[in-house]
Amino acid sequence: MERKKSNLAVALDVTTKQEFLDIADKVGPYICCLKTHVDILEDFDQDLIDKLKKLQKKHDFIIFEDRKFADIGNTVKHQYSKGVYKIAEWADIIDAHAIPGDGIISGLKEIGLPLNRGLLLLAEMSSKGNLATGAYTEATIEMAKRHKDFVIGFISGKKYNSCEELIVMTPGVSLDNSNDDLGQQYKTPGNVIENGSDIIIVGRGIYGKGKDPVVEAQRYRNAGWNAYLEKLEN
Ligand code: 5IU
Repeated sequence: MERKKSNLAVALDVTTKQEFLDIADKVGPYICCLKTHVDILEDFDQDLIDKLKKLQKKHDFIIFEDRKFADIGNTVKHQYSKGVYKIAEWADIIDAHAIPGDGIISGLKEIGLPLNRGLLLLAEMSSKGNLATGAYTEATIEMAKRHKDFVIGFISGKKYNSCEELIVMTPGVSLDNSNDDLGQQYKTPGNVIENGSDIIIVGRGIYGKGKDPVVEAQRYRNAGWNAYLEKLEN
């Protein structure tokens, strides 16, 4: 983040390999992290992973597969390391729901820790009516504290006083819209950085219809980084 002066993660939710690689290469210089959903790619293959790794070297970003694991430890272990996607082989970080209890972290940790990977827990969500609030969020924070060898942070809209050292990454960020048609709710980069978020996650704001990904990535990078510098001054 320091090296690139960027707290911007791009959520690359496109469904073809060509689009994916094209946008990743365009936004690469401006991001600290590329967030993926590999299971939405219609033509996923090993070649995509090889090319993604090349882009990672070229542009210097971490890869976050937003898999949102949510099963028992034994099952997520396989979902993380096996199957078609072999996520553990290429994703620096992943995320998981806390709902199954500590076993989900223990399972993922068995695979991820030896590979020097990190896990984010979903403490809050951006979508309207979501249930990750109040006591659920509190219990998630406590769970993270019990696994600090592997949990590096949260998906959330704000920093928690009791674990300031853990990274907060925030989706649901837009400079132009306040919602979409399917329950997404947006805040501005300034809003979320002010609340203690470390990394803004932006998807359609950057590559949506009629947008130029390079122009938008620069715009969000500047908005996020300037909000961070302002926060440091205050
Ligand atoms: N995402 C959210 N909200 C959440 C979580 C994940 O939007 O609470 I957890 C993901 C979904 C999508 C990206 O990949 O972040 C946001 O994309 P848009 O900026 O296009 O809405």
